[in-house]
Amino acid sequence: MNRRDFLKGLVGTSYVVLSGSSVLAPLNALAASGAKAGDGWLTTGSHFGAFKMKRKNGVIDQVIPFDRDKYPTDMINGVKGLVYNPSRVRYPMVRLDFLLKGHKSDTSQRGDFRFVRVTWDKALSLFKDSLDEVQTKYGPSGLHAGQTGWRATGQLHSSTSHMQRAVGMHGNFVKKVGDYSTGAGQTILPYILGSTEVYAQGTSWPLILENSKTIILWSNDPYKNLQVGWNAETHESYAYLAQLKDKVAKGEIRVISIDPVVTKTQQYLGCEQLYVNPQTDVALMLGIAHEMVAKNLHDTKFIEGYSLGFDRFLPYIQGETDGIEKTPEWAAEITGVSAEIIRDLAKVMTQSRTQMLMGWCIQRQQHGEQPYWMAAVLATMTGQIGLPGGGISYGHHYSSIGVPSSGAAAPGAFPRNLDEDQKPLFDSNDFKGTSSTIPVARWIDAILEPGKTIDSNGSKVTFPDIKMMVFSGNNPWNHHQDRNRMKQAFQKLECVVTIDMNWTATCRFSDIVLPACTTFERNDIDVYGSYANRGVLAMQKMVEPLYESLSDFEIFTRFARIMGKEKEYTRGMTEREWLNKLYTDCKNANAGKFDMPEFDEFWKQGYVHFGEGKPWTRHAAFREDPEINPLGTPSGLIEIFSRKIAQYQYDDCPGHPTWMEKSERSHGGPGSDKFPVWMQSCHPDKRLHSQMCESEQFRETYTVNGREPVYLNPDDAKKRGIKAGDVVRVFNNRGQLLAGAVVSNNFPKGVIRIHEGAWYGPVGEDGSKEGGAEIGALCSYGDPNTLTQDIGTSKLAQACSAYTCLVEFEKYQGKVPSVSSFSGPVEIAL
Ligand SMILES: Nc1nc2c(c(=O)[nH]1)N[C@H]1C(S)=C(S)[C@@H](COP(=O)(O)OP(=O)(O)OC[C@H]3O[C@@H](n4cnc5c(=O)[nH]c(N)nc54)[C@H](O)[C@@H]3O)O[C@H]1N2
Ligand SMILES: Nc1nc2c(c(=O)[nH]1)N[C@H]1C(S)=C(S)[C@@H](COP(=O)(O)OP(=O)(O)OC[C@H]3O[C@@H](n4cnc5c(=O)[nH]c(N)nc54)[C@H](O)[C@@H]3O)O[C@H]1N2
Ligand SMILES: [Mo]
Repeated sequence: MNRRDFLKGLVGTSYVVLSGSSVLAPLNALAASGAKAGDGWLTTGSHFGAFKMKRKNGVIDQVIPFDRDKYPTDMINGVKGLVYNPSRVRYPMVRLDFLLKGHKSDTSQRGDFRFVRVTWDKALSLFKDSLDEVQTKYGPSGLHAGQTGWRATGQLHSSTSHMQRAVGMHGNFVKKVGDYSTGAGQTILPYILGSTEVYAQGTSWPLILENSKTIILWSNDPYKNLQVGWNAETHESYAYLAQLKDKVAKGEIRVISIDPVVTKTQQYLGCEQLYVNPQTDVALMLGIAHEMVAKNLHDTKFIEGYSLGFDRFLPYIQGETDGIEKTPEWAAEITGVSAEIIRDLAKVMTQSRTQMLMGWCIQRQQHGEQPYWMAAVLATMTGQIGLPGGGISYGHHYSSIGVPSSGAAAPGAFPRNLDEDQKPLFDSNDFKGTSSTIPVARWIDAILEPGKTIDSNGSKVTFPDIKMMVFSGNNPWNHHQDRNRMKQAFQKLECVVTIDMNWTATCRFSDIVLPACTTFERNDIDVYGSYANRGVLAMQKMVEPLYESLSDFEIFTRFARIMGKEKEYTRGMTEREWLNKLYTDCKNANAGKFDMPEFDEFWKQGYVHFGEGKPWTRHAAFREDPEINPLGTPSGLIEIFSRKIAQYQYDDCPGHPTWMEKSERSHGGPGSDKFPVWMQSCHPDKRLHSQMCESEQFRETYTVNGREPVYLNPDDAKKRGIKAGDVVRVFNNRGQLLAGAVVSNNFPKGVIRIHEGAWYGPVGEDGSKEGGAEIGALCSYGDPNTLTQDIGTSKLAQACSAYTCLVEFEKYQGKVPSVSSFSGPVEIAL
């Protein structure tokens, strides 16, 4: 559908498109609308770091790191732009045709970005009416409000909790299991190592630095990824990375980064880089295992005492089960790593204290369960699991894992669920024979194919018929795969509600958009140091909420009021009283162990410090006595063969780790004849997903020609006549986008990178924002999820497989359209 057809759809309705200037107020006007409170330095925190802010004339003036953050990231330079930016949602708005026709609206217009301003009362009552309609017509299976994401730090205003508690007071809804980060890993590892591992505290860095002789960074870029943390981050891991760099230089620790690209960490540490063909790590690991067995390097005593099923796995390595011996030569052919290097790795890993540090990216691909399982098998074969500086970790690149925890109790959060005695307005649990919980990344499948039954982790899931979605604190039009498929699915929805502070692509594809204020426009508390849990931080309000934005607490308190449930919702407490309660509960839990002042004193001080923690070795108790301290697996041992998984009889996840070809793979794999290039959509160096992309001046520090960078190998670029700075069109059968070329030797032939989180900015053939609703529209800024594949990893985890993705690219020849991502909607006055 083009712009003309849209306009045709509006015949009989009189409307005016408001001029850009009223939508785009200048920065000083933005600031002035928030100018109320007094000036001075205040303390607050974010995923990017804890910091101090100076307020001058009621406006945020300066941002400097928190005293206890010795390794701040340059992303704090973008923080001011999170508050003052042209993408802010200024007032509640409703999609034009939804305002006119409600649940009978023309949903093919969804995404044309035409919105009408309404009052808070109007927006909230439309929201409530929609929930009424869906619960009445379809029951709880018609509503999905279960998606989560990287909502801002702060335990009180935790936006997803507010939305889910309030919507839950109205009625039940579909929820999700798992997450996009570690979906495959957290599903397979409980079968293998007895816990999800990915979010567990890991062996402490001091012990690794003291004992490891070899560290393998496998699909892992901690120097980049530790910049952000789940809580108010203080970046203590970087002190250990600095020590590691020193030891690498002195030759005391050998670090090998196994990755198709040269990572930021590899460059920082000055360590070895081992190129591997994308998505082929399982073959590499099998080749190493084969060599260990062939040379009798593996620790048979450890395997016997601590694991189960090696005898079922060995015939696979030796080719007795499928006729293919997994020799280093076999692996070399698939992986692009020479047989000699594979043999060397087998020797190094078994003959020196070796710590494997797995990143998460490798499991966000088809069969993503397998590399995690096979890595656990390799670690078992080295016999080093449970030794300080040996064995395997699945988390040292995340949120200060590996920094010894203080051991203190952390403050609790605003409740996400209903209190025990509370009942929803629509008190039904009838999901009409469909599942009330679905794997997190399968919601678009559900919308497109309601009633379909799929396998999932040993059970069956039947997709509910979803008619309405509510999003808060997450940005699915960033995090989910395959935009054009999402457009098809969204046309089937009757109503979409989003609560955000910015006009994200999710808001663009919604019907009701409610403006939340940023975390810097309200008071809150959180832990600082993430996994280090180093202390509690007062997150002091910097400025009053801009425009008509409200805190998530206030939005849903008002919503609860409409339901007649305000007091039930807030438990009769104000923001201040809640903060006091969360803090004082924490103080009481720590009584006798950690000294904490009274709340008022804490608030004045800005933080309370818990102190250092004790170093710790993961899996050490199990190693010491596997009978007294068994793993949480069915056998209590490491399961190299899992009888439980074998019993599921999944063709894409058999009973032991297995190399399986991918549906799309570069370097000679399936699909590479047509689309020869592997696109990786790794986590951004200068953002947290889509957050911070709105920060204008900061964005300009890395964009190319106003677009998201696409990193290209020099030969690949030359072959296509592309120079640094050119606008490039990247495409496949699923979609197309524009991005700005960065030519770099860090990227091998046949591999390109576009960081996830680049704001989706579709435009029509005429370059218009309205035309962006069309299926197949060009993304003007460079969102890689325009191109990624929306398939489950396997029948086991059904997780996100964004990295099984092939593309082609060319120099863009057409007229380059303006970027449509950041300027907010086309505002219509009726
Ligand atoms: N291709 C590809 N896709 C991926 C990945 C990948 O590697 N490649 N990675 C996946 C992973 S691991 C993850 S974790 C997801 C991330 O996906 P998300 O967590 O959905 O991504 P964010 O961009 O952090 O979205 C958070 C949203 O919450 C909003 N928000 C922040 N604070 C508040 C608040 O206080 N109140 C309200 N109401 N809203 C707030 C922000 O403005 C933002 O729009 O992406 C996944 N998608
Ligand atoms: N700065 C910043 N830090 C972040 C985030 C952010 O958005 N920004 N997000 C946070 C979140 S939510 C998460 S889930 C984590 C993500 O953590 P990860 O998923 O581990 O991070 P990535 O940087 O996407 O990928 C790590 C490395 O894997 C490599 N890789 C990809 N595919 C393959 C493969 O097939 N084989 C091998 N050997 N290597 C491969 C990539 O080249 C990359 O160098 O990061 C967290 N940290
Ligand atoms: Mo994540």
